[in-house]
Amino acid sequence: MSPTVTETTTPGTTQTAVNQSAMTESRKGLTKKELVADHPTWCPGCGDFSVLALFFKLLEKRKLWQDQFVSVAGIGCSSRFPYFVQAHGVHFIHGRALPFASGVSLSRPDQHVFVFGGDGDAFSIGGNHFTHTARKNIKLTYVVMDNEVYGLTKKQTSPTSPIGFKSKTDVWGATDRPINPMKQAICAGATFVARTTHSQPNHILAMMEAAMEHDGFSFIECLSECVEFYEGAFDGSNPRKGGKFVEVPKDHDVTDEAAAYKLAGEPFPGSFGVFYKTNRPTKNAAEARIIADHRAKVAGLKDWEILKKSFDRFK
Ligand SMILES: Cc1ncc(C[n+]2csc(CCOP(=O)(O)OP(=O)(O)O)c2C)c(N)n1
Ligand code: SF4
Ligand SMILES: [Mg+2]
Repeated sequence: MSPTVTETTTPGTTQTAVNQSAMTESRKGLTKKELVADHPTWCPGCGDFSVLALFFKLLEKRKLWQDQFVSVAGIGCSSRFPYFVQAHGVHFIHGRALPFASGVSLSRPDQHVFVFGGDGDAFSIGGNHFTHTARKNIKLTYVVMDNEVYGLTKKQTSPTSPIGFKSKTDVWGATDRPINPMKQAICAGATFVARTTHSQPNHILAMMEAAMEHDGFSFIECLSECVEFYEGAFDGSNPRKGGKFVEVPKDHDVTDEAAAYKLAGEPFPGSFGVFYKTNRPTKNAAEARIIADHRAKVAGLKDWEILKKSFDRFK
């Protein structure tokens, strides 16, 4: 069976987006063996392995082929992620994964765009991009592997490190109030906000599936232990280490922003699951509409005639 092809408009070009359901019917899914690239260079026991393993599971389960998704990252241990996936991927500038991924999302509506990175990449150097991508509601899934430390650069205080954390930048212990990623995401305007942890594989998969289904900016904070520079940071959320893993209460209304914010304020280990989910028009839809309207206005004109009209307007 040949895949259904639907016309979509993208800036500067007319692009064909493949109807995904038809495509999945005609091809069997890829296996993990086919999706694995390099052997991950993370330390044995690093929490990031869980996220990668469950991402492979997600791709297998949802039968995504290499032409249907892209993974984008910034810089950090966690941001090495795209190297380990045998598909299109980008290891971009520190903190700038979201602007790059936004461009991919806006110009390629046929792609599932996944962004992976660390707490430093997301909330220090990339803090402004996080806010603006969330408020613009750009359709992509952002998984922040939060280890509460800068791992790659060998133990500096990160924006999510707790007060008192001793590091190479705070030898007497951190003094600054940490960022709460869940509160940050809700306030910035993210339309899907979820929390999970490296020690609960099934839960990670469920959160990633729900996030990729969401039409908008979907954010997942995944606690991901750095066994080298912040060992035991999340033991309190791991029943195998004597901690408690508590899911979001069944009666929690995910559309209630104030209730989501309240959940985000619970003391560690807090709750895990979808805190907030709402529907708001995406920037993708807004841009597609503007482009379609403009195309209607210039219908029948050749490309050079459209260009000339534009330059004439600047006079
Ligand atoms: C512009 C710039 N500034 C600083 C660095 C150094 N640097 C590389 S990764 C990193 C922090 C990484 O921390 P995080 O995002 O939490 O990732 P992790 O390694 O913990 O997974 C820093 C400061 C850099 N590569 N580029
Ligand atoms: S330094 Fe920490 S975050 Fe980096 S690979 Fe090792 S355990 Fe993972
Ligand atoms: Mg980190």
